[in-house]
Amino acid sequence: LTGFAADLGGTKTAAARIEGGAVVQRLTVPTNGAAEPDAQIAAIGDLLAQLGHGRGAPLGIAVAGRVDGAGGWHAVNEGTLSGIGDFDLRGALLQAFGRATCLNDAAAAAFAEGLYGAGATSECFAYITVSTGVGGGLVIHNRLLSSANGLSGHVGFVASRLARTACGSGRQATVESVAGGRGIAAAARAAGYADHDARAVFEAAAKGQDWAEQIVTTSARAIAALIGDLTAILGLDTVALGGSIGLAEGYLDRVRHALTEEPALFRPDIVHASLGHDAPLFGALARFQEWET
Ligand code: ADP
Ligand code: BMX
Repeated sequence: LTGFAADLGGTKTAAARIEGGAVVQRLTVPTNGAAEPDAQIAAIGDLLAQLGHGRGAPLGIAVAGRVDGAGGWHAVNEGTLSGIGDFDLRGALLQAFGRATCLNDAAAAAFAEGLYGAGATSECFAYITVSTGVGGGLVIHNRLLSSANGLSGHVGFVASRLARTACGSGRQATVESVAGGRGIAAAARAAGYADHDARAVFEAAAKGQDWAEQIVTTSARAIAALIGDLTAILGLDTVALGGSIGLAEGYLDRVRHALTEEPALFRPDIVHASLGHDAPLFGALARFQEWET
């Protein structure tokens, strides 16, 4: 695997140069969630230029939001990426970079983990990112599940009995609204800690603050219930957790602990994404390679 990749999330935008299956250079900048699509592409272009990307070089782009079969880009949670609208991402990337493949960030990560990582020996595999939002990708019998509208795998928009608030997707009480980074920050605000983002809530929990521990545990319990539900539908044998919250110290243990409330049949193996934060980058480039060669 050799070429370039970018990963635009709700909080950070990363780009990397990959050679022989290894990240040799990686750059990260904050994402401007309100920016219009042309500005988002320009931000990616800046990073790629710094990495030495030349027009036409192999390039995979992973983005938060749904990417439909025609390469159109749309936010599902419009509170996270509010400036996207409905945008011809594939066309704009071809114009900007000569050649590129684009797909959803969590789908890209699932694809990479299924090929090279935690899902490599799995028959029914899910990748779940707990990050700004909660996203996912499903690899069933070695195929990444896709749909013409680009919504398949958006597991964060499933309802949660632990959620109480409206979700930026327009649905009520979703897993994302209680378990994702924005949901965690909203819960902190409601508890009187308006200056705490999700990272600060985790730090407070690590210091033994009860209010914060409760918010983190509720997030983990919502993810555990989601895993039980997905396992009932898909017969999952393995689930990999990614994203800064999914990979945060102690989070996986909390999810595993919460899952002990479920009968054994609904408890697949739960592991960290073995490609860590690089999973969407590897997956986007691997998808390019699969489609273009
Ligand atoms: P993105 O959503 O852009 O892919 P991340 O995976 O980094 O980015 O997720 C961003 C969310 O993770 C934010 O809500 C942020 O507060 C939270 N976060 C970042 N670092 C940590 C950490 N070490 N522990 C817990 N939460 C974190
Ligand atoms: C949301 C949704 C997904 C995305 C997931 C993880 C938007 C803007 N995002 O569920 O498309 O895959 O978050 O994204 O609709 P991240 O920003 O948390 O990494």
